[in-house]
Amino acid sequence: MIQTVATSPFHDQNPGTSGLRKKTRVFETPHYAENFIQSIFDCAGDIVGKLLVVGGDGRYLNSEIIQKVLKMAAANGFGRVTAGQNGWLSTPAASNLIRKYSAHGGIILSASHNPAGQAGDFGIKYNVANGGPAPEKVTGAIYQASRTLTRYKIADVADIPLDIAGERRIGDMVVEIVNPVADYAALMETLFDFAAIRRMVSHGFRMRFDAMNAITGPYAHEIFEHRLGMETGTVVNGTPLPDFGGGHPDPNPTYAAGLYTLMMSDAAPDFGAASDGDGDRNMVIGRDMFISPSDSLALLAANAHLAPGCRDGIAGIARSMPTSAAADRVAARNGLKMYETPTGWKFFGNLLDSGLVTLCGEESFGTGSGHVREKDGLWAVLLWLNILAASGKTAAGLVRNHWRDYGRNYYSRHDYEGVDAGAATAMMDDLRARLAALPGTQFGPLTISAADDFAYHDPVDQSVSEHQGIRILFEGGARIIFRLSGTGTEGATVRIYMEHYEADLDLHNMDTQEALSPLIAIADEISALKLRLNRLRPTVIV
Ligand code: VG1
Ligand code: CO
Repeated sequence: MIQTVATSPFHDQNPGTSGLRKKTRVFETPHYAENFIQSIFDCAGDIVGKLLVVGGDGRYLNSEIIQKVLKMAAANGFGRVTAGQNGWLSTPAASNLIRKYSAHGGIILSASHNPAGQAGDFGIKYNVANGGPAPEKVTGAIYQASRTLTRYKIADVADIPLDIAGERRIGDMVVEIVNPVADYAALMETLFDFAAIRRMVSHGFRMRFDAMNAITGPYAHEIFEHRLGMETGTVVNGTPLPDFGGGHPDPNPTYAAGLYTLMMSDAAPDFGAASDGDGDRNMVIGRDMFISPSDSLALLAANAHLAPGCRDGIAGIARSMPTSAAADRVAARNGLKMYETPTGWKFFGNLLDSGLVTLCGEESFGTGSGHVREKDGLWAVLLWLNILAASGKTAAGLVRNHWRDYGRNYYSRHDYEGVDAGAATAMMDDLRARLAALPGTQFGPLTISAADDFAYHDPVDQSVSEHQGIRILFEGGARIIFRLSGTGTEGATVRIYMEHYEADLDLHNMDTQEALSPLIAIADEISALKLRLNRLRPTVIV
């Protein structure tokens, strides 16, 4: 029954910020997915008899690749696989299953916010026993293994029906198909005051949640509509579609434009939220108040004690380097430890595992805590709902109070998507070469105080990750960051992050782009990005 199939290596199976992402048609190349899955198993340590979790965001190819994972897991000696019914598991739900059932690891099939379908993207992520994304030393080993792979092992059996819950077998290995929502929803009930949120709902509180035709639909229907009693129709685009309805499930004002427009209109409900393709990220919006993810992290950190799961307070906060320093102010005032990591959730794992931090966040709409080892979109929405219920304030009111108490970190990210990769790399290289000469340079009232290529020294395992983004820091705390995305599949995406701190309450109501316009101009002047990238304006402004 077990076949050993001869194969030859592919040379592009290098996982990026979050797993291996390629065009769907690349994953349809014969042996392509099998090679990568075998490389994972070859680097996963002693897997014989162990439990593996598998599921994905429901995109095109999800079920086909799950069948391959099941058959290859059996052939490689796993004792048991837990898979989500229909092949569905959100990324945080997969992380929860790995932790709850002490799995050896998990395979999550997703390219997150990248468009799905035959013409879109597909991805494979590997998570380790703590439930979190494989750290760089593991992804590096997987890449090395993939470069010399000559065979993979697969069981020659019929497909396992994924739509029926219950146990099956492939040879000695048990396959258990589970409800993808149940364990996750149960965990959420332990972390938040569902009764208080239900009371708020019964007093007329209304929300719109946009699942963007991706994986969070089933979770959101169950949690918001069934368990919290919100009206039917609260969740829109709530059925996962193989092509995500042709959309781009990136929860930001550009790609969740319908929700954004509603929340800025007179018809807005009290609160709006959206998730990305695999459910690990979130956008939250108040009535007439877009909430920047960096502000959301800071506000959640300042108010987390209102939720039962954080009743005893939080140990510390970690944020990715490009995320604004709004959370640093909360940490400083409350005597909490604060860590600055490279972009990507894998860098938070050690900090969470060793109890150094409780809350983590990224400017890209990712927030999470120690309850799993992934960022968690619905968790963040529920924490917001819990804080709204416990405080009795509106979302906009909470944000304004936060700015009054801590000052406002004006913050924006400009993305130039799908630009020429050579031009983007050359721009970054040139900037890097000029870093040493930048300190002291003046631009009007702004003076550069420091400039570097961010390197992270992990305080737990002492590993060093270099070239994690170019930082240009100004006296007074303003910053400009340049980074290349590690999740795209076409050309390059340049991300430019700008931040400026404003303590003056009278200046808290400016338009973000206007408040940042001096920094936006400096970013262009320093890098000549528009000329070099041959673009007049960013693809996405957040
Ligand atoms: C982007 C975000 C990063 C996030 C990553 C994966 O990476 O910037 O913050 O962790 O996506 O998120 P990059 O390298 O393109 O900037 V997800 O939701 O796509 O798993
Ligand atoms: Co995601």
